[in-house]
Amino acid sequence: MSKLTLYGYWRSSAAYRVRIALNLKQLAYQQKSVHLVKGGGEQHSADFQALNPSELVPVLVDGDVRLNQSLTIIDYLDEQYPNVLLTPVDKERRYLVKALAQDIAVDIHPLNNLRVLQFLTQHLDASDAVKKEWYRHWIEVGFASLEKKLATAHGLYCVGDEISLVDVCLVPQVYNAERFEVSMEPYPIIQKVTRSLIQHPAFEQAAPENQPDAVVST
Ligand SMILES: N[C@@H](CCC(=O)N[C@@H](CS)C(=O)NCC(=O)O)C(=O)O
Repeated sequence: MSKLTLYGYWRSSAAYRVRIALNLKQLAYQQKSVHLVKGGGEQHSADFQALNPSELVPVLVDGDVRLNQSLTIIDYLDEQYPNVLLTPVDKERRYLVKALAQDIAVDIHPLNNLRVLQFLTQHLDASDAVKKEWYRHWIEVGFASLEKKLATAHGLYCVGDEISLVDVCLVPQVYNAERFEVSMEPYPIIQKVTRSLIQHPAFEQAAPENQPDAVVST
């Protein structure tokens, strides 16, 4: 059995990032599914809270090491398994990659996380339409500035011609945007880069619909 275990959920974009990173590095791992919706969400169970009191996936276990936070997990994987580096060694590129990845993972994604959407509908009486508007708004704000930054940064991929942490964050975010019917028309560079990336086997194998716990009809 693999010593790497990923606690995640097929539709979790943060877990999707880690799956892509593990696949790019060709690391074998086992997956433990934490259903984020069933019965109010298994992330709130005592068993999962013991793993991560934040009640959020992903969590990666590597022998004695247990980590949450997808960007930190990927940082750890880069240090521990440097066969493929997702954060470039070159200083200038490294900080550009980190900043762009955070534009997605820190500035866009948390506003649209499940618990935020649940708070809007369950505690602030937001309708489904309002929830969707909220969701789309924050993706549109984030993608508009990202598109401008990629205009100078991109090559085949987000930063030049090598796959980096930015690409690992972008594809799950675009998956979410499309799920919530955000028009991708204003973002031709994001679209073009994403189209190339999703054909890469590491990205394809990490796609939500290809996970063992995927429920394709929901
Ligand atoms: N910053 C964290 C975000 C983790 C996160 O938001 N996970 C979501 C799924 S993408 C989750 O577990 N949500 C459960 C909930 O909102 O109750 C990371 O990058 O790992």
